[in-house]
Amino acid sequence: MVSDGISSESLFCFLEECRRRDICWDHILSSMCTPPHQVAVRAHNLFMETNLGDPGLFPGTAHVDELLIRWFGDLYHAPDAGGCSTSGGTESNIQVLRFTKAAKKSDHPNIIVPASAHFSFEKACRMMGIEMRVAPLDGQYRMDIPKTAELVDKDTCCLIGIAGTTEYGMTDPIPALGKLAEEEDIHLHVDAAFGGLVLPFLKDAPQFDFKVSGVGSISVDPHKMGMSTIPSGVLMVRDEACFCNLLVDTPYLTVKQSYSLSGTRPGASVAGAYAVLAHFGKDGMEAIVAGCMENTRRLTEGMEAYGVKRKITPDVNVATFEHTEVPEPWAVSYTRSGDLRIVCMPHVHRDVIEKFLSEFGEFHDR
Ligand code: 0PR
Repeated sequence: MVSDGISSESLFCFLEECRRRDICWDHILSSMCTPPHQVAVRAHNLFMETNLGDPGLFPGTAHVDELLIRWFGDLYHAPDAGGCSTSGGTESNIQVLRFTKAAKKSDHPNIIVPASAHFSFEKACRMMGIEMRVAPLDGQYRMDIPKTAELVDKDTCCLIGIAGTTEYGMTDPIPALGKLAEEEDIHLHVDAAFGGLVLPFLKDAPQFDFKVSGVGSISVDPHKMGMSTIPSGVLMVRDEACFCNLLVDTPYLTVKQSYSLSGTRPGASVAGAYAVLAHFGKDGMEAIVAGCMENTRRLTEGMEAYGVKRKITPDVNVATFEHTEVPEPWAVSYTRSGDLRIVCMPHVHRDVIEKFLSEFGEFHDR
């Protein structure tokens, strides 16, 4: 430990050097994040020191937070829905399990997730002593509903469906899950961390929002397809009363009760998220998503021209192929079954796809 401070000049020399070691976005094809849009950065900087953990000190920031929730309520066809900003999909999923477990009052609570579920559910279940039951997928990588129904019992506190799975970009049959949830009187949570800012802007996309009867909550992450600054998640609930189970007293704050998981919470990324969505509007988002989907199609076509087969035609901009290696320095990822996975985020422009395809072609033919 050095006890002397260092000059800001040498400090920033060092920090810039560290930052240069990070992989450049031009080659990142594996991420569900993307560099934030300039309006997100500007809004983030404007709200840099705000703390939504003590909203009475920041009524202006709290208003922006409220506008963000209203934006999603409107997008998801439930203008009266409640909601809460979070640090992302993991925190949103934890919050849902917290309130559904509390409502169930079972000694041995369980939840049912599809085999495609994000690992955040495993974290949450381990943390809270909840049994995680895993429903198999059908041949299209979607949750098998009859098999899901067989896993339900009196201790099931939550059913989970995914809108835009992390690995294959598929959407579970949410209307059928909603029906099951209603029949069994169980909360249905839709994890739309990724797809929640893709599916609403596509024609003929599978249904997943509050228009579907039985859907109790939806999580969506502006720090993914919302082009906002990290960390930015939103948890929407059809009935705000869901959060009542989570309330704790916060006597010395400007608000006397709180249901969020984090205490001190950034207003900056909330403002960043709102700024992007307000700036683009639904039409602007539709154009961005259309570009990402077009690039996904082009990539798939290009890979298939080299004889690399797609695994599935996805509902969102996540392309998967049978296992194959790719040349350096491209950063791709592989699913747990070993399939190549590429996420066509907004920074993965058409010229990036063409460059990748051409370098992949040379590498593949060697
Ligand atoms: N639910 C779904 C469907 C997700 O895809 C993710 C994250 C989460 C929940 C959790 O969200 P947070 O990570 O915001 O808590 N999906 C990506 C993944 O784990 C996140 C990611 C982003 C990974 C960028 C890598 C990366 O470079 O694969």
